[in-house]
Amino acid sequence: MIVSELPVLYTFRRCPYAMRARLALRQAGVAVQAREIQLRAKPAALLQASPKGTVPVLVLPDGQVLDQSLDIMRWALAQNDPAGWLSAAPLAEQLAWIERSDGPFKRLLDRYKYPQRQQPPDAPEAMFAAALALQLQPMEAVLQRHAFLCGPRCSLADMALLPFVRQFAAVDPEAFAAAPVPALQAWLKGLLAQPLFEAVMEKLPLWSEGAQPV
Ligand SMILES: N[C@@H](CCC(=O)N[C@@H](CS)C(=O)NCC(=O)O)C(=O)O
Repeated sequence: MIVSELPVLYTFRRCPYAMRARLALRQAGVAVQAREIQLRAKPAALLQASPKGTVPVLVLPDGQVLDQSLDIMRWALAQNDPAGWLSAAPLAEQLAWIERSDGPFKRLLDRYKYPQRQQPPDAPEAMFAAALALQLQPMEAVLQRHAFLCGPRCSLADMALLPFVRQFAAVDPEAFAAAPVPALQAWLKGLLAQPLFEAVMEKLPLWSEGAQPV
């Protein structure tokens, strides 16, 4: 068997954090050995690399482990950033969007997606309205002014938020389509239509220990 010297990416197709990591890796042209896992049966090799047990996890050939999606994105784009996602806008401005998305917006998204998990259950309409005020309307306001979140060019922030906005929109597509956020709807549609997005959603066979490298 040929042992690959490629970085190993533990991933889960539908995980928005893993999607954003795959987007940056693919954009950078960094080849990886992708290992599709199941969250309910995490392989020992993943837990050995990163005991916290979340995906994505990138293990570099020198043994270095990156187990935060944003770190993987930044590492990948530091290797190669052909469209200048990192330099499209000041990094602090980009990171502020990502922080709000990963923090308060993600918490609302989870409550909107799984209303029964709260006691008493959340009202989806209330979660939708809260997310609109917190994240979707602020995104709409800047997207009315320019094509991407931080200016005229696509940035790390756009690609980091994309999988989460996509997930939000997919909970109730009719409600999202009816929301007063036309620029955001166009932004989402445009980014999802890119071949890059389609490429990172490719279905992989489930990886298991002892499986041949993909
Ligand atoms: N902060 C982490 C969060 C990653 C994360 O929470 N991923 C989810 C899947 S979408 C996960 O692996 N959860 C563990 C589990 O469900 O057991 C990152 O940015 O990479």
